[in-house]
Amino acid sequence: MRYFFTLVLFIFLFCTGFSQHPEPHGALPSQRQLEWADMEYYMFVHFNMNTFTDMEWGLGGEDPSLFNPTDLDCMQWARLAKKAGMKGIIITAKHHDGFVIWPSKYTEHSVKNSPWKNGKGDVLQELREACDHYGLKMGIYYSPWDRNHADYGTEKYLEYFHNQLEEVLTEYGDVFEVWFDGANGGTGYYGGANEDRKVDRRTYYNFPRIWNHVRELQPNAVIFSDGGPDVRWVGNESGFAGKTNWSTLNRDLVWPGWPHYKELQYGHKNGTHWVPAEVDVSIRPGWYYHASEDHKVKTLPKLLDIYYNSIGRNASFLLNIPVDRTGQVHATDSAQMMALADQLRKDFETNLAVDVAVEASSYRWDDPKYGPEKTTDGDPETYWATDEFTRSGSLTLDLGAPQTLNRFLVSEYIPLGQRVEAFRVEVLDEQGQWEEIAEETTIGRKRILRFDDVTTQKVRFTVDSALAAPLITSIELYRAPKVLSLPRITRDDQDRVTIVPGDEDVEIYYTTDGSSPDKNATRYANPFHLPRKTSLRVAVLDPVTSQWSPVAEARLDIPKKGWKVLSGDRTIIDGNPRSLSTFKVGESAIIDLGDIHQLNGFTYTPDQGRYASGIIQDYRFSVSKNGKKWKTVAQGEFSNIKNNPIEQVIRFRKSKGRYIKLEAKSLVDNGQEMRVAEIDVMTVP
Ligand code: FUL
Repeated sequence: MRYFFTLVLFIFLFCTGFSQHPEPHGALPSQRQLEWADMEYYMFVHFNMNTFTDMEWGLGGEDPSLFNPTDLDCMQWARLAKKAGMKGIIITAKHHDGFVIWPSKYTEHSVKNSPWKNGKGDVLQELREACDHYGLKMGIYYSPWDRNHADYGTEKYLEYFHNQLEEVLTEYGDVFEVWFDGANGGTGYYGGANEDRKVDRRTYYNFPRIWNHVRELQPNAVIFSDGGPDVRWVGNESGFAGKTNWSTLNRDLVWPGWPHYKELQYGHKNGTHWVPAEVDVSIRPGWYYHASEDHKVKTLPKLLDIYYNSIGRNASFLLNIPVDRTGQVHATDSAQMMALADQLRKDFETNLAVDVAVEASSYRWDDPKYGPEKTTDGDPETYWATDEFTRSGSLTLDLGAPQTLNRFLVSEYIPLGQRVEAFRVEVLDEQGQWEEIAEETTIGRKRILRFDDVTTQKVRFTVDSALAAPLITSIELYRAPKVLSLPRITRDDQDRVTIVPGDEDVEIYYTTDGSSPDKNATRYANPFHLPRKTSLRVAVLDPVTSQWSPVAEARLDIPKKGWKVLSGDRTIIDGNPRSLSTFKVGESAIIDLGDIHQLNGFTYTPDQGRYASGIIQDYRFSVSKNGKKWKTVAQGEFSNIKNNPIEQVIRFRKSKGRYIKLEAKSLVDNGQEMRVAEIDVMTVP
């Protein structure tokens, strides 16, 4: 009997904990997902009809003759992408307005009816050649929502959808990602061909059938949508994944337009499927090229934040570079792409943990195959593992001599699932005490922590809890050079300018004549009054290293001190987007500017809070000379404001007025009360 029990116990242990190899845990990545994950960083290009109409969401009735790049050069896009370290390019083959940039045989709303190359052009073909030339992969963005197609909303449109998929996925070689945009924000006011057709995004498209079709045509491509099936949206367009970021998701709960989209930042612990997050973000405020945003291209500190908050948080990074009307990437954007690439090279130049001595609290059955040094051997296929029953443990790295570091990189071996749910990093101080520098949650494919310089000889990494035995494939340590942050500039309703630097012990310099500040510029000490229309340019200097921050620019229009807010309160002009005014149903924001001005634009900043509400979808903007007789000077939709709730800039034909009025014709998600963070005007000249 005793022998029998021993045997049973032995078999049990063998099948569970004593098995030689760690068992997979939970949902696992497919081969195509693993290959996609290794790409990490790739380019989005929004280039289509909107480029030529200066819009973000075209209405669908645009004339194909408007599409006419003067000097399209996909080789230039690909050359820049390659140089920037990107591994592929995803192109907007069809956006919401329905215009297609390949000569589809299923529609007349295409490049074939444009003057570009006498209708003989094909952007997809040119991009294919450029990608092949530079060894990049190519991806296709295709908007299910179509404001042009007459049959949108019926079965017939779905046939069209499948036919076009067949074209783009069979005629242009291998595609690495098919990007299905979940947006469908039409409200029916502005005359798109089919605006009155509301569809249920959850059921109308029959996505499972679409996914099967994509699989047949491009079995290696990952499919992106709000909830996968292969890659999920990260729930925002601002450029970050959650600090806690599971690659697993209860995928069947999620559909395009799913209201709990903030959960997409975090994924679902123990989720049913492997659906990692992709951070999609534009290098400019909008997704399409607008000359008016040439001065708003994201600068190095912001791009670095996005890198660390995406790739550094177990997500991929899809950076949109809007191509302009010539058909090329604008010089400012390419300069910033290169600035990021150069900085990343410096940040990760020397891994201080290569082949250093590492000790583990324990490792799998003392088998050297799973020993601690597997985390510093540079081989992504080897890893440190604890035994099946041990879900915590630590690794101590001895750097041989004190080193200064400020980056900690750690990776799990994800082919066997994501496991770690809490970890810590400590360094040994001069007194021989362990000092904690980070306490975090998930890791996944890659987690990079940034912290202030610390000098130490020993670094201890501890997994405090995990869903199964932790499998750690790599630990890396770096000392990245310091990059100064962009200072923040605000002007309040008393015309007082405040500049807040992002770093300590720096000097702030500014100009108001359009030149770039240097040491001869005015030095900022305290908030100051600037009651005039001007461009304020600010830069920050670190006096110790003589390093300058990039230049921050605020284009300030007419002074606001004399303004009276007649409906709403002064928070809507105080320059602080965190303070809000709420308006009852039917109420508008009305401001008396004190004098008559030649107006030609306005800006509206919606609620910037985490749980933002009252965001205007469709607006009407009117001006008046006497506050009684109003003239509507602009009305329309704030395209894409739900997913990307940034300051909206609306231009209109110049019009004289002393009073302005902003009305909501509809609110996002059928909200009831309109909320306004800021309103400002633009004047001529
Ligand atoms: C959104 C769209 O509505 C935007 O226009 C853009 O294409 C972005 C990538 O996705 O949902």
